[in-house]
Amino acid sequence: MLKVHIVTIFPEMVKASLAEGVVGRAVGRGVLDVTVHDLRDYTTDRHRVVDDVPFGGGPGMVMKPEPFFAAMDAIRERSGTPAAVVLTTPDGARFTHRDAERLSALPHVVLLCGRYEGVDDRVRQTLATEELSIGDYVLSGGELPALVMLDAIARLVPGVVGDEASVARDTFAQGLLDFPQFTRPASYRGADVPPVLLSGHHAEIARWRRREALRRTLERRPDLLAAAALDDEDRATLRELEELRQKGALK
Ligand code: JD8
Repeated sequence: MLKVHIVTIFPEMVKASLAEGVVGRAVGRGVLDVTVHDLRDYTTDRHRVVDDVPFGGGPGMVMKPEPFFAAMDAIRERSGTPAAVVLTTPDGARFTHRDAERLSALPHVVLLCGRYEGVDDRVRQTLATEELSIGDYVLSGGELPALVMLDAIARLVPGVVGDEASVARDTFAQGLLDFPQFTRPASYRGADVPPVLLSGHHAEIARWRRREALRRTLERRPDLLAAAALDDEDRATLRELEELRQKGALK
């Protein structure tokens, strides 16, 4: 079973998100083991201080190394040496579905969350085995990135999501965007559900969905097509869609 340790100064924020949703239920059912560590529990001073002024001066505060080192010692004592120690940081490599797949296959992962101006670089140098970022925007700390990564990783652990087939079909697993989804009513405020979906013809529905996935990917994320798993029929569909677009019959 995958064991994840999350180290943070905001344990309640992380635990709150584990109280709901697919990942929270998986933890509740014992399919996934998540331990949240309050970094302040690893301080040794009366005021449980986790930050200090930056050497060299400048604005803001930097997270002290000692509590992170003490937390990692405790994690190693309790659960053994982790297979990966991820430092969430805006300087990290972009976290992708590939990273989620790789990390989900490990037995034991630690996610380190910083705040303020970031962590003392010796945490990165000595404790982290990798540095990952969820995207090019500025956040206030590493908790949301850690929760994003945990969600993406946990979904790939067998038994976390009920329907294994749906996980395998997911966009970035497959390399294509999803086809559009509809539910009842069949007609709503003048917008109708595509009739093929009401037809009961399963083979036709599957063809229509594949074509819509290809159309959307071509329109919105053509960069994904290079790495997508496509068969000859897909390639024929793409040629046809390109032709339609040229004629102006498609966006
Ligand atoms: C960790 C501190 C805030 C970072 C000053 C205010 C990831 N994609 C991402 N965006 N932001 C983060 C992230 C931000 C963090 C920390 C992750 C720890 N901050 C600091 C340096 C500059 N800001 C992230 N993953």
